[in-house]
Amino acid sequence: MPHYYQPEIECAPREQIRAWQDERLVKTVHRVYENVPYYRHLMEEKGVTPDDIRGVDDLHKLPFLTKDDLREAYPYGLVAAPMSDCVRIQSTSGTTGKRVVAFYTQHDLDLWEDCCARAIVAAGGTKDDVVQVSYGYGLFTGGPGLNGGSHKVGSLTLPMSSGNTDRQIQFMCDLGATILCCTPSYAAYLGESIHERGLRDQIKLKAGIFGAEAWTEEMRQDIQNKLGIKAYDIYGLTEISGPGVSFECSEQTGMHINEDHFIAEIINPVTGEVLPDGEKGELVFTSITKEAFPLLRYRTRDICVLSREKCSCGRTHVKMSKPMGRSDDMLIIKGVNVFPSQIETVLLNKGYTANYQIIVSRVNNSDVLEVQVEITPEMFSDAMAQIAQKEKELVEALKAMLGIYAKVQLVAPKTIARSEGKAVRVIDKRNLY
Ligand code: DLL
Repeated sequence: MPHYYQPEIECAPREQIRAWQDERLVKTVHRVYENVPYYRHLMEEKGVTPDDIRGVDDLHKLPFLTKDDLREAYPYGLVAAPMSDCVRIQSTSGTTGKRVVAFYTQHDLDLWEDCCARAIVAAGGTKDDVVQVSYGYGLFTGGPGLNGGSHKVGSLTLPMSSGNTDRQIQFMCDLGATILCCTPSYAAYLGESIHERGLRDQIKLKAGIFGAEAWTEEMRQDIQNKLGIKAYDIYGLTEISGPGVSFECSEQTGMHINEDHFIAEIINPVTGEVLPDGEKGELVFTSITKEAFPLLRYRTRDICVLSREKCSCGRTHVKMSKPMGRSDDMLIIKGVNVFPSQIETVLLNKGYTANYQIIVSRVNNSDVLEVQVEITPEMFSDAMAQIAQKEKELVEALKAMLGIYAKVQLVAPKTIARSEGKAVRVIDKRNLY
């Protein structure tokens, strides 16, 4: 049995998990109250002292923390360990504003890499595997996290980073990579490129560990078919450590959250009210084992559902659904809430690939939604009349899903830019903010 399948932790009885969480939460609250003036101030504003927090049942008494707090406290304001004990920083990409930075002690790096190792083992990884890490390295957590996890499992690690697709494919073939780690959009691009080069028979991949961006079940099927693998989801965010906060097991019905390190809550994003398991809302995390950068009740903006249904893999840790989008990804078009993932579901169900772009503009004070999607090379040979018919069918399918009209433009294969990291799907020209 590989070392990073830890049944005594991952399959522990619920009461045991709760006992760990109670004890570690209390310790973490004391730690931040004593070491971080920013937290002390937030807690005092809410009239809470560390003695009010005796366990998970008291979690709701603590204030929420948001990305704005992290920006306000940038760069050192939330660090709870002496700087001389910190050995690493990682950072978010800063696509939604100023970057935020997270700090790690050696102990924090070890725990983070353990979480990634658990994810690799859950995807079938062992020390005999060759793990190709094609997430970006550097400030982004994807590369360093999976790299460390792969080392811990004892797999042969190919630290490719993202980009240079020819070299990726060459190494994949020459070194017999068996597990691929990258964003789902890059996996789809690699699959397409391998297919075009006629190299499908020369790859030995059996599994992929894909995350860092939203992807639909339809996209999973597409990647699995293209690469002949089983595609596993992995979730995480820089603020809470990076990839490995949760990961999929062989059941592929949600991602087990590493509950010995993180407490998850679902809240109503408008009122902040805590919602019961099974209800859809914003995911909130409290990290309970970190030294340098523990966050209490951090609002992720990711919308999902928690489930404690028994899992056939034996793991008892709570599962989160695939994030259905971020509350800040949601587009409001003509007053209707639209998630890019809904559009992706329609496109892939209709036989298109995930090469699409959503363009929102405002004409005569009215929102205009346009979806540009590449036709597949097979469709390219169809007569123009059929293209017009296909566009019409897509308009109807999108209207059925979204409830509003979207203009559809089918474009030639290879005209939409491919992504090597996180894909940019939406171009919003409305200047709303
Ligand atoms: O994306 C960490 C990561 C790296 C996760 C590699 C998985 C694999 P950030 O750049 O801080 O960290 O972005 C975090 O990405 O709040 C989600 O909105 C989104 N995200 C991450 N994983 C998934 C996923 C990394 N599996 C933000 N499905 C999060 C959907 C995801 N969205």
